[in-house]
Amino acid sequence: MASSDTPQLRILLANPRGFCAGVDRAIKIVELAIKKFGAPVYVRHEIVHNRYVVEGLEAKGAVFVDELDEVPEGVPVVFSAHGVPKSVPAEAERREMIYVDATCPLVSKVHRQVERHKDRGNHILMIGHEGHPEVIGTMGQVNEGSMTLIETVEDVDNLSPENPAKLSYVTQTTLSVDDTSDIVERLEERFPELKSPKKEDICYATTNRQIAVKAIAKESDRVVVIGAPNSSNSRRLVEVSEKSGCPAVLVQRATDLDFEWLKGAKTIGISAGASAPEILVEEVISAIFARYEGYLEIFTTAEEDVTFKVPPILKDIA
Ligand code: 2E4
Ligand code: SF4
Repeated sequence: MASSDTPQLRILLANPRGFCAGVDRAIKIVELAIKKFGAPVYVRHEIVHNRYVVEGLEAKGAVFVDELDEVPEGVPVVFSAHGVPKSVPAEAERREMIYVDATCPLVSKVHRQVERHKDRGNHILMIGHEGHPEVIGTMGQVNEGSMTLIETVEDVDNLSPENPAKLSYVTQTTLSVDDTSDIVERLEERFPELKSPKKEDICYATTNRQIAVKAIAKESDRVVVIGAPNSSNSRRLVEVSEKSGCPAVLVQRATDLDFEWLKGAKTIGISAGASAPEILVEEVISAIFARYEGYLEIFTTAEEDVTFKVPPILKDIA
């Protein structure tokens, strides 16, 4: 047993962290679809980027696939929170499938902006990460060639648009706020006529989680972010913490914790990506307190009260 002069470890828990309104809604959509149509319900792509969530839904009767052609005839399918290219619902309609779209309403809003820019005859720049499903979905709202992906400030320098007066941009919702503002600044420098939105499309949850992790990083010796390696918003939280001067690591759950790496830390900051369930945060905290004596402090930088309705097709059982 530790004596009273044993140094106490402080855990600083970021708030807000974890599930956002779009993730809550997407998981609920799969659960309601199973309730309404009966198992199995197919889901195209991980509903959100988290193994624990996916396995929990599999146990309830969801089947996860990469593409629509893996869904058998007559079985309903849900599209993931990250959004899909226009070709996906079009193919579902052609096959007369029952489908439910769990795209986060804040991603759908970006899709509508793309449409609007296109209708004005603009070439659209997408600030985002290549290969990410949200980027594939958003760029898939228009014909190939109507959009150009921008990942870095250097990509802006290398642009040579046909008509710089007919240029606009949209962004992925889960980007680093600071890195994106550097890219936008360079875009506005190079193309003063750029039709900028009032703000980039980084969502409230991404912004709030980055502000919170920055705040705890400033007071911590190490930061642990709970989230999956393919979760863009979770990876950004690790980067934001590191850029604030605090070494950070991404873990999926407690078994990933490296106690050698945590050794010597007096304050450990903890946050979680928008797709990471709170139960995994609790698991990580318990694993740390099983080794060290200490106490928990919650560091609140914002309150959130955003909720989204489920699609009309599921309203009768919601
Ligand atoms: C849709 C949009 O986009 P990211 O990789 O961060 O997705 P993840 O599933 O980790 O988080 C939920 C989500 C879904 C975030 N934005
Ligand atoms: Fe929607 Fe933002 Fe959550 Fe993504 S992180 S699902 S855009 S609320």
